[in-house]
This record gives sequence, C-alpha cells and structure tokens, in this order.
Amino acid sequence: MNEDVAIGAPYENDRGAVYIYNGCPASGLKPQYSQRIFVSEIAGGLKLKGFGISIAKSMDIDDNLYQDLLIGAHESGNAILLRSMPIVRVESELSFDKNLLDTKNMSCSYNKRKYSCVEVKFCIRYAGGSLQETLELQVSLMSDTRRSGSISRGFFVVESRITQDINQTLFVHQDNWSCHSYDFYIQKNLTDFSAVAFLLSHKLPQKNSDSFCKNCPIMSKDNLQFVTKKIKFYTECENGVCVSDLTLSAKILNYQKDKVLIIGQNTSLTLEVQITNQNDPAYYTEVFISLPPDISVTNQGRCSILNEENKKTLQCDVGNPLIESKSETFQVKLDTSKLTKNTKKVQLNLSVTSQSREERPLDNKANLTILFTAETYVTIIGFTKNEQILFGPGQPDKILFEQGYVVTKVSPSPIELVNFVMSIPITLGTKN
Ligand SMILES: [Ca+2]
Ligand SMILES: [Ca+2]
Repeated sequence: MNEDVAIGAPYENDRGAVYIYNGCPASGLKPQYSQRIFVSEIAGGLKLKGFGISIAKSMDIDDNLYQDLLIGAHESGNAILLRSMPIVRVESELSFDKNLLDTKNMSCSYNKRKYSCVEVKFCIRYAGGSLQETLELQVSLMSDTRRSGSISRGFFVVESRITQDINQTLFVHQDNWSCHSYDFYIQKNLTDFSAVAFLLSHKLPQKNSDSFCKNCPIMSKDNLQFVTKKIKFYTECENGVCVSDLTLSAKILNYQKDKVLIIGQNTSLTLEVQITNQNDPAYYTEVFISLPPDISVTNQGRCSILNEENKKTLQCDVGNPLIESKSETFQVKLDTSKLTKNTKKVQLNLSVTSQSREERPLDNKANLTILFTAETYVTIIGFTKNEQILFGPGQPDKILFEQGYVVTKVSPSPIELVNFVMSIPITLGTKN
C-alpha cells in the first residue's frame, strides 16, 4: 500500500483533530502519524467543533497533482477544505578528486602561492511530484566542520575571494544530478592532521507570503537535510595507517614514593613527563594530565588548561608527528600552596594519545600519588606591663592590668582557626 490515510478524531481536545498516516510500499502504513491537525490551529477565529466526524473521498481540486481533503465539523455546521502542497525529496552527494590530502603535493595556486588542495564536488537532485521542472534550493558547503575554534584548516576561492564555507542558491533538476566543484586549499604550517570533514546541507527558500501556494514544494519529513564526508591526510605509514607505540613515564622530581610531604613546606613540585615512540609516526601527540582543583600550574609552556565542570585537565602538545625512536621530555611546575590541611594525598592521572593507531595502549597511562600531611604547631608568648599589682585594704576595688600575647605559627601548614582561651581570676583567694 502506498496511499496515505486520514483518520478523524472529532472529540479530541473538545473540538476535533485529523491524523494523516503516510503509506509505505514496504510495510503498508507507517505506524507513526505524519501530521496531527487540530481544528483550533487552522480555523482562525471560527469556533468549530466536531472536526473530523466525516472525511470526503480525497480529490485534487486545484490540479497540483496532490489530493485534497474535505472534512466535516458537525457540531458547527461547517466543512473545511485541506489542500496539499507538493512534497519533494532531495538527494545529495559529496566526493573528492583524491583519496588523501598530501601537504607535499602543491598542485593549486592562489595569489602566486602554491597550495596543496583537493577538489570537493557536490551533486544534488530532487524527486517528487511537482509541476515545476527546477527546484530552488539554498545549499551550504561547510569546510572542516570539526575545526577547533572557528578557523578552517583551508579555504575555497569563490569569485577571487577566500571563503571557509560556500552558500549558494541553486536551481536543481528533477531526477538529474546538478554538480558543482570547488578546490579546497590547505593552509600552510598545519599542526592538526586529523581528517578534514565537509558538510553539505540544503533547504528550501523561505516563503514570503502566508497565502496558500499550490505549486510551492515542501521537503519530505524523512528527507536527510545534510550529508558529510571526510578526507584524511597522507601519512608516511604503510597503507596510510600509522601504528605508533607510545610510552608515557612520569615522576615528581626529588620525591620518593610513599614519602609524606608537609603541606605548606615546599609549595612547588616539578612533574617531569617523558614520552617515547617506538613505531610509526604518532600524529598530533598530546598528553593529558588531570589536576585536583586546588593544584595550580605555574609554567604552562606547551600545555593549556582545559576547564570542564568539576574537572581541570592540562593538555600538552608533545609532537606532530612524534617519529620513531624519538622521545620528548617536558616539565610542569605545580603549585601546592592552596592545599588545605585535610589533604592526605594528591593524585595525578596522565595519559598520552595521538591520532595514529596505538599498538600497546597499556603503557600510555600513569598515575602518580603524592602523600601529604599537615603540621600545625603554634606557640604563645605573654608579657605584662604591670610588674606587680597591689590589692587588699586601702586599695581600689577595681584593678586595671594590661597584658600582651604573641601567637606564632611555627609549623608550615596553614591553620584555618586558632582558639585562644584565657582564664582570669575574678575573686580574691583567702589564703595569705
Ligand atoms: Ca491538490
Ligand atoms: Ca604504548
């Protein structure tokens, strides 16, 4: 069965609705309705009720090749004509003129400079019953869609101008592919050699008027609105697939395992990380170090801090590519002065990744634990201004005396609160 079905629900929402179910050649009828039309949404100011109690056999009253529906609303003595618009399905494809991007092969030139490039070709066609021979579509071709930030790793040249994305209005033909090609120029001095993805999307132009247009098509609901395709960079590995073998080792300089550090004593620790590669080039090699929130980094160097929710991660560039038998060492200085006295240990989790395939992932990780304890000693020294105080018969009732105290934090760890308790005699003893 390929025909659509309309079903009335005259008492739904008190005023009535009609459901449209689309026919499906494979399974008969699609179980989910494609449209639910409430009379309240279409009747304007008319107070119609009982919409959907009767549905006349469909017919095409305006000769646009689409069946229209006459629907009764018995509680208000009215009928409503629902007209149909043409439905189109758009198909699109993306392709490249080469399999891999090779930055050494600079076959395109722009502004007298040579660039490596790839020809990006897109083809579009549409199908569907419509009286028009061509269909107007707004087409957008986006380059490097996974780009970090907003900068693409290449550009198109359209009418002698550089652009990252192409936006065009095209007239495409029914059942015949319309194809367009653009050279995509690869920027020089790239550091990111992950695949470059392109996204082609299309939409129908917005209608200007609210009045019914019997020949204006609408997009089929299950029509894909975009296609994507990506192209990889050429690497000097066999079959274009690099299999690297990275190893990560990390240590805190001058720190032996299980040694307990005193909070506040030496507030700077040096983390040394070494990465080696024993196989194919490792492209875009990065070390990630998770940091506790109260540890900060004093030298960023090749690293940058990624702040996510409740998580602080240091991301460090190690090499692009890090070639076979090469090793890279770098140091990160950690500031522990913000540790609170309840801290017992600090855990650093490190990992190294690259965009090459990894032969043995197990040794790409390391966990370091640094133990801490708090030492909180205070001393107190008191002094008095009055060397002696006289009391007894003939002396004033109130005695004024002045004393000073110096409280010193002797130990290195921070102290949040010091309680100072002082006892003062308020009555005279009877002895002597
Ligand atoms: Ca019609
Ligand atoms: Ca490994």
